[in-house]
Amino acid sequence: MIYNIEFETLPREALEAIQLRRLQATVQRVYATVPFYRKQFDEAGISPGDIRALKDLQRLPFTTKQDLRDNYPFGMFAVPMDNVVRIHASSGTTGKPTVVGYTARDIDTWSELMARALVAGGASRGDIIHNAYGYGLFTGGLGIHYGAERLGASVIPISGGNTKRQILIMKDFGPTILTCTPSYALHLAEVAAENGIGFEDLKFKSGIFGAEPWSQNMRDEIERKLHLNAIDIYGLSEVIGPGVSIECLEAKSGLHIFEDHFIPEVIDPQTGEVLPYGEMGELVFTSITKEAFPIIRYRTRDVTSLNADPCICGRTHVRMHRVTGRTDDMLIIRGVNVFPSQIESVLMEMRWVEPHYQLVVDRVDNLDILTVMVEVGEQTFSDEVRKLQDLEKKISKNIKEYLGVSAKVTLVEPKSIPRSEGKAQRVIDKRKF
Ligand code: DLL
Repeated sequence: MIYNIEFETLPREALEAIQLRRLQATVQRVYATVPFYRKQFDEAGISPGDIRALKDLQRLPFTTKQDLRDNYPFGMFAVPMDNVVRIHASSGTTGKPTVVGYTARDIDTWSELMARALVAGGASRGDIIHNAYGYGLFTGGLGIHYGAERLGASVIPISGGNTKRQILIMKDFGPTILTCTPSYALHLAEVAAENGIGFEDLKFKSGIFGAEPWSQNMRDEIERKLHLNAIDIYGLSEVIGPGVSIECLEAKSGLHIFEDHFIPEVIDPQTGEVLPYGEMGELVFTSITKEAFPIIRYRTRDVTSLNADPCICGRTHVRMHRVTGRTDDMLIIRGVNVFPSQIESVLMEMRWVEPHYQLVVDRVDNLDILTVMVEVGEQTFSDEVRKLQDLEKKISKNIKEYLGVSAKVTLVEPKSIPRSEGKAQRVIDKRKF
């Protein structure tokens, strides 16, 4: 099903005509209202009138997270505070949060995009949506909430946490769509099982999971444990929040980017050069309809590629490959680039291993040491020591084989890796740079 058939299936030419018109208007507006952009454009020797074709976008300078920090909190807003009706922020791991604002029309746009996303993931008016993304400054909770209401579905604004109560509500209210991070979905399944409830007895059809990277193998695991279609949703506060792109239920292969609102590019993170479709690089977004917080060529740090092949669902918007990691959480272990999601992939292919893991990186005698801590099931953990050692060796061998990096594998007791209600912390880097 498609929520907005007119815009989601626009022929390329018509879509690009809309993009160009909207891009030109956005560039004019930010130049006139945001001192940061005026300075950036002036320094690059480019004026809004120079944007005559879509490819002229490439002449505009990039915007980075540091630029947002330098303009903390409201310096990048393009409208007076009188017109801002909502503020969100993303905490990040270091430094000041990134602050974003929305006008009433921005909230309206976002709700429409989230309604589109929910429908792409298998939801319709008749559904009950159990929304376990956190409500608050994080965009997950309220973003999904407004989309669900726009769609006309019933939303349970449960937010994150109090997992036992969530299970009770799932059992009693019979929700049909689950929305939360993929790591929390697995935690929910675990707590349900502890309380004698199997997901096969619940009514879920789809789960719409995102806000953190997860692998295809993790999807298989979630679908097996939760008995639902696990759909990948992507977004970031700086661009709007959740609802920048989503997989369709029909193909589950790449996330359609709502291109009538955002223009994606993939660049070489070292040189900044725009890469052709199909090549992996850093994702960059320009918003073309936002009022309060428009953003030009924002470097997301997320690693992906774009795919313009036609999709069986009928949507014409390009698809991005699932995000494999971030340029800034890529680990460099003795010179080898490794993303946590690649290790996850190897782990999830092994029998006996649970989808709960953490990577610890340390430097001993100037040498990087990667330790992979991964849980095994109750049964396996009580097996003989030799069996466990064999399993550790096997995992270590596979990691070496697939990723070319040596890792020490430590199997740990069930439930000993901390569970998260939001984004999971996969990496502990103890190295000092
Ligand atoms: O995480 C928005 C969101 C909420 C998306 C709910 C999906 C569902 P931020 O807190 O600003 O916004 O974090 C954005 O999270 O740059 C990615 O690195 C990561 N991320 C988000 N979705 C995915 C995904 C929300 N599906 C940052 N796969 C982004 C991989 C994701 N990474």
